[in-house]
Amino acid sequence: MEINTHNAEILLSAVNKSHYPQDDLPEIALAGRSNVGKSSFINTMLNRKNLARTSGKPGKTQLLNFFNIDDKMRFVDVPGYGYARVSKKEREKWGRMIEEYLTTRENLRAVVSLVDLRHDPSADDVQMYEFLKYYEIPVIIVATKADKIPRGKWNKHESAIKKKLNFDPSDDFILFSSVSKAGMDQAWDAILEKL
Ligand SMILES: Nc1nc2c(ncn2[C@@H]2O[C@H](COP(=O)(O)OP(=O)(O)O)[C@@H](O)[C@H]2O)c(=O)[nH]1
Ligand SMILES: [Mg+2]
Repeated sequence: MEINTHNAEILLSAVNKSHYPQDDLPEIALAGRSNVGKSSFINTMLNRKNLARTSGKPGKTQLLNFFNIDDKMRFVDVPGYGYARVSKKEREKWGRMIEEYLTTRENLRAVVSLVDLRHDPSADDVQMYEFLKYYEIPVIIVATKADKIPRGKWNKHESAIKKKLNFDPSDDFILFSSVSKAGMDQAWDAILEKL
């Protein structure tokens, strides 16, 4: 598929099914802990500075944000998990919203699950991966902030993440940096292959 990735815009924000776009364009959802670099990933992939706001206030975006890409596909930005200052009630609401989207959305082709290359995956990261595997949703693991780790240590960090996640080698694993744009072409290849 030929996609003009420069032709992108925020389409709508949704809390539940009734707000989702009503067509059959393929969707790639993006999930990850607050501050992992999700908004930066979207901006980098779409060659934009500030389409998805890189917020100084993690956890503020509590909606599913749908981005139209060239009328051919969508990114769906799932609000970041693991933000401590959110109440239990808010977390439950968040959980139901994500679960409804991930388990019922027929447009969904794959989830880009972002983890920080510098650290071992959190319990939430592991839980998200297990959830996606359980529902047999194709996963692309994107390890962010690779520019903050010397190249000579990339392998070591990649192995540690894979081990902690109990990574399935049939999934994609991509080292990524929104600063250097490392991994961008690979990420597009992996995404387009899932559409
Ligand atoms: N060095 C570096 N910083 C990054 C990278 N991606 C995101 N950041 C920074 O990490 C912080 C959180 O990024 P953001 O995209 O808002 O994370 P989100 O909460 O997951 O959407 C910001 O200060 C970004 O500039 C990256 O690849 N490399
Ligand atoms: Mg964000």
